Amino acid sequence: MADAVHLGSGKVRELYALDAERLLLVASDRISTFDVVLPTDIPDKGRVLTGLSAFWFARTRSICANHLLALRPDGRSTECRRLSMLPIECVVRGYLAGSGWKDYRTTGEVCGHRLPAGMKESDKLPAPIFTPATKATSGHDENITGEQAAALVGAERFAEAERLSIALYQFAADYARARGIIIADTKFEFGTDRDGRLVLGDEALTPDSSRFWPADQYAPGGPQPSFDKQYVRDFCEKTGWNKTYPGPELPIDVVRGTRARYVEAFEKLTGIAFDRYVKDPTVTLG
Ligand code: PZK
Repeated sequence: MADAVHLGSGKVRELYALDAERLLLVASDRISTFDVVLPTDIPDKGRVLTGLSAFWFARTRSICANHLLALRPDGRSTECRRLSMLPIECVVRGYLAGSGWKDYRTTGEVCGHRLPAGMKESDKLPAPIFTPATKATSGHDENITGEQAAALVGAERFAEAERLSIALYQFAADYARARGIIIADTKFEFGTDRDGRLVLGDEALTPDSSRFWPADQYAPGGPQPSFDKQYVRDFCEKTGWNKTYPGPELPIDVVRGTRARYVEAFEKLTGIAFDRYVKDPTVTLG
């Protein structure tokens, strides 16, 4: 890291330049809820997300090229190819939740997709839909229609990003469902390489970029418990916190329970013991 130049900070991640072609993406143990980063870390959260992302990158290479070059021995740092990022978030929804549910309830549509009447919150959609969003520089991403997204990136790029996003989601959602986890929706970020080819970047198919639900508790007709953050949310609700900065410190039992849920998601999805990953992160690439 001695000669890595800090490029930017996300809520829970840091981005560095290694050289002209390579970046270093570092996932911290910070956790956010209700859009606020909490003062208490969840040990190993950054490793779980980095390992899961690497696992999916390795298994989806036949669907789409990705930016992963190497995992660092710390298990939380990814060396990746520098891309020119598209100015849209590529969201795929398989279930009706979050802003998709809100938009459906008021308009019967999500990002221009007309959906069947009478759907309930958290219902499975007839087929996954591509619901792009703008990258808000401040505040929340805003859902846009396919036409608006195509105007931002070009019609051909848009069509390719849509096709690849749906294929990646379908692969991962089927894989996860067979292991007890519903991936309700997910967000991809694509860029283009020097040759103009579309490449998957960022983190992919992690609980921070997706909604993970425990399949054995799935009950449409209301919001679903979060696979990873439910203990944190329950604790925050019961403190009476007003969901603005600063958030509350988490008690040790909430920290331990939440860490266990992240590790459980990693082990269920990858079939790899988390201890093995910590000793050698490259086990996810096999
Ligand atoms: C890139 N971000 C998001 C911001 C973070 C992450 N392969 C790439 N090439 C060029 N740019 C990016 C990537 C990736 N991934 C990602 N912004 C630019 C971001 C702040 C902190 F950790």
